[in-house]
Amino acid sequence: APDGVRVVSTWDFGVGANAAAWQVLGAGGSALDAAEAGARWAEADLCNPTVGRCGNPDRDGVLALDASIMDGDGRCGAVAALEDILHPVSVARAVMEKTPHVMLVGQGAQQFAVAQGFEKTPLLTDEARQAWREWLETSEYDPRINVERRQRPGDRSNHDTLGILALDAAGRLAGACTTSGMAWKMHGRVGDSPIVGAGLYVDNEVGAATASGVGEEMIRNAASFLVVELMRQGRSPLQACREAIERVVRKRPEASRHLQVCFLAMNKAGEVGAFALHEGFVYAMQDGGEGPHDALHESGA
Ligand code: SD4
Repeated sequence: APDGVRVVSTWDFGVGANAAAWQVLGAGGSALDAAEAGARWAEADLCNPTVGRCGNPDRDGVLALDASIMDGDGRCGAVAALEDILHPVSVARAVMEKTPHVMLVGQGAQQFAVAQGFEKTPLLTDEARQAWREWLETSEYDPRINVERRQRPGDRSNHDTLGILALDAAGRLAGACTTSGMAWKMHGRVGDSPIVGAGLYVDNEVGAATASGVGEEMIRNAASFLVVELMRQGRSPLQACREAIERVVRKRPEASRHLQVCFLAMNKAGEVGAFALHEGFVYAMQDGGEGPHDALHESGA
């Protein structure tokens, strides 16, 4: 693949998402197609009970999905609180390409998806339902920082949002973000992932950013937009992510002590950086190079 072509994704399962995206990118495909392909891989994988990543439902036992997709030319689409559709990112892309709108939610999003030929299928696994029943015993909403999850692999209370950013041979950027949101969220709660500028932002002139963690903090700070704007002002992707984290802390110092917030950014030159509020955030990168091209990278914290 030509120099600079690459894809980066949040968390360890980003390796798998990148591999799916690379099939598109490495063959000369567009960043947009690559980002969608990577997100679709994660959406299917998130329901694989053997890796324990089936989406957790909200506190009413409903699995409600959020996703967004954005092209570097400013086109974007999103769905929020979408139920029973396996590939929200592709519905988001259809919103972008086939409607005059940017975002559809809930029933309307599902109605649109079905009209577009997406199949309705129940997504809540027995494992997730069981975890929800157990959660009901305490009903405490207490999102854990990822580090703790790593130490307790059975803990399903955490976040597994896939944010993916791609740069293609034509120098175009695109990104996608897809999630079942925070486990045990209130019914109707929408996180940052489908909010353009919060969980994802892409601008071909500058770069792209995506976020994972407790979405309320990203929305409060228009965080992915902030990261891109900081890069526009000359910061490297790492500096931009770090400064955005500092902004999150300044706004809510007390809450920041026990919430996780993670940013991943890439500029138009293909430089990549990541920074998180707390330790444990990793991202995966695939650039087709000789080196450790699908390696996991620890972010700063
Ligand atoms: C949300 N940001 O809904 C998502 C959750 C997440 O990794 O990132 N999980 O708030």
